[in-house]
Amino acid sequence: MLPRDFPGDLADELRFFPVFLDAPERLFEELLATVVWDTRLRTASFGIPYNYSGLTYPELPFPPAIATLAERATPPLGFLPNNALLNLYAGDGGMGFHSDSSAALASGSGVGIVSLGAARELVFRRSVERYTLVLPAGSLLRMSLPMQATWQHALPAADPTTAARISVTFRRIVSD
Ligand SMILES: O=C(O)CCC(=O)C(=O)O
Repeated sequence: MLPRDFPGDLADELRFFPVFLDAPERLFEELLATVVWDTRLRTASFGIPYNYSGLTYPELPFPPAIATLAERATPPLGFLPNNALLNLYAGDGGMGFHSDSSAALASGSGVGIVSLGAARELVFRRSVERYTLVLPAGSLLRMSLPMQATWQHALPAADPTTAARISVTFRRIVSD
């Protein structure tokens, strides 16, 4: 369920599953223990690379835990992910307002975000409007591609004492 203050033209572009995973702690611990993080932005990329923020990644197979998660997320997302970009956030880490580039993404697909660890806020903005969605551990959010032209989103920094969070973002990249 999305917050009630979300306008219809934003809500129509989102699908939110607050309880997508029943045991998100297990996956969080496994990823924390096994993923080798790129130290530039505390990211890790699997599958066909989605190169952004001036960073390029090598193509790597999905580790088994990510492959299982991608398979499970396919029906609610409505597309089969071939890229997983993971972000690791400390409490005071975040991501500023931006919209995702859709140029390399399959038409009709979207961006999926699976959240693990500490719950954090995702803020959508369009001009002066702001709407906040809390992403709890185990939730799945799907953002459409068309909304990226109108809306930006950000993950504001939180209190430094906030525990770590991992997001697994899924995309379907179209290869040339
Ligand atoms: O980590 C998150 O939940 C946000 C990720 C994000 O904004 C993005 O991938 O564009």
